[in-house]
Amino acid sequence: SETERTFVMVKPDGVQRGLIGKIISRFEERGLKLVGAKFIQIDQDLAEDHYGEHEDKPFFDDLVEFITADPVMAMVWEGQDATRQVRSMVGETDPAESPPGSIRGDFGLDLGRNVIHASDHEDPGANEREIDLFFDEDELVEWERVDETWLYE
Ligand code: YYY
Ligand code: MG
Repeated sequence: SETERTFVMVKPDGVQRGLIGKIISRFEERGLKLVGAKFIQIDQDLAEDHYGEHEDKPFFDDLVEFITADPVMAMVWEGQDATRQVRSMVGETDPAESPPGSIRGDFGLDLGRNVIHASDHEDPGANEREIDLFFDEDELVEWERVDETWLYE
C-alpha cells in the first residue's frame, strides 16, 4: 500500500470530554506520523463546506451547529494506507454499532456525538480535499520518525 495523508478531527464533544490526548496517542502508537495540527473553532462557512455532501440530509443543520459550537482539534496523519487504517480505528458512524477497541466504540454512545471525524476511505480524494480545506501547504510538516525504519519493511 501507498504512503498517504488523511484528515482527522477531534470534534467538540471529544475536546470537552478531555479525549484529545488519548486519541492522538492511539494514532502515534499505531505508527502513524502527525504532519499537521491546529486547535480551532470552525465557522459556519467551513462547516458547510466540510459537510457539503450532507447538505440535503435532515441532520445537516444540527451537525453544523454542533461542529461550530466549540473548538476542534484538526490534524493530518501520514502513513501506509493511512485513510483506511484510521477509519478502521475510528469505527462505524454510530458509536452504538462500533466495536470495543475502536475510538467511537470506546468513547461514544450517541450517533450525533461520535467524538471524531476521519476522511472517508470509500470516497476517493476526500482525504486530500479535507486536508486542503483545513490546512495551507506550509502548515504541513515533512519529517522522519526515528522508528520509521522499523515500522515498515
Ligand atoms: O463519516 P462519518 O462521520 O462516519 O459519517 P457521515 O455519514 O459522513 O456523517 C457525518 C456525521 O453526521 C456523522 O459523523 C454524524 C452525523 N450524522 C448524524 O447525526 N445522523 C445520521 N443519521 C448520520 C450522520
Ligand atoms: Mg463521512
